[in-house]
Amino acid sequence: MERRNKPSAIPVEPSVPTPTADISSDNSSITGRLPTGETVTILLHGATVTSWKSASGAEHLWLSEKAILDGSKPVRGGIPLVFPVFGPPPKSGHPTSSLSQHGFARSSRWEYLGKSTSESKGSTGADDSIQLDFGLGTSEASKSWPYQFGLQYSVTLSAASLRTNLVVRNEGKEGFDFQCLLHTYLRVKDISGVSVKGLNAPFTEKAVSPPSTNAASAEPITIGKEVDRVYTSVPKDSTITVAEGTAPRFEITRENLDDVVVWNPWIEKSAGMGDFAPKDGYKTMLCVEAGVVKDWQKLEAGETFEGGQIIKAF
Ligand code: TA6
Repeated sequence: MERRNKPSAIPVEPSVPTPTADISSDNSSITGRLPTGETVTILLHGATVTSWKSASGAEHLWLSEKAILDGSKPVRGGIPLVFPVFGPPPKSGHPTSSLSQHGFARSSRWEYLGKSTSESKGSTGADDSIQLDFGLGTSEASKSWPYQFGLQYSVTLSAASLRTNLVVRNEGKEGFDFQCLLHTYLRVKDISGVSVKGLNAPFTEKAVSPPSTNAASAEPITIGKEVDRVYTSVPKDSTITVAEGTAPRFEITRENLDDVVVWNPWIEKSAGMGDFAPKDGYKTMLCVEAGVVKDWQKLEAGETFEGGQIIKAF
């Protein structure tokens, strides 16, 4: 017999798919994933982004096939983090003199601080981004740098872009100088078809000896040999476009990072790096690295510096 006044079924809202963040089984990396399929993976060693893929699984970053991912060496590829010094530190008499090239941030184990999604930021509908936060305080690797500091690194994955943002805090009682840079290895199909625009600034070419200083060069620039250029005071509002043929492949905008390094090791330097593989990998990569490296950034006690990049992939 049919029961009278039977309550109607409570409508179940179709669950709106949300972004996820998964820690690897060996606790070494975090992978963020959007409902539409894009992914980003960050190794806790160095908070190094090691992979950024499109919804169809196409990899946007170059990672050496011999990249050492066990924490014993900085990662060759992805987006290593350079702090507190860019390049080889001053030989002596500088607080960074005892550090290794590019500083300790990329050689330290960072802490995963958690995730936030666009929904938790009040957006409506399915989430279209996920932000993963990482932190580093004074550590074993930084003990020879005589300052109290805190770093917070945020990696935000959206459908067509990746944002990486660094906050530097001076937690000590005295000021310190630092440099920082996002050492991004972009993956390209064939370097011979790549051109770069938006670097309308003077640059130092370190691939020649002695390094040469140059006025802004005609654009677009193409890469047909080793380049190791430090562009300084690149116009803040300029978008750096990396094109393949006539089509844009990446667009990079910067926040508070006025200098840009462009590096391709080419044949000889690739051959000389033990963790660079395949040896002709220089044909499928180009480093475009936003940072503050021309001078030293001064951070007084209690002050904070923030800088970042947004890379749009096509
Ligand atoms: O960003 C360019 C650069 O400074 C080059 O001079 C080259 O040394 C590259 O970084 C890689 O440095 P690494 O210490 O990772 O081998």
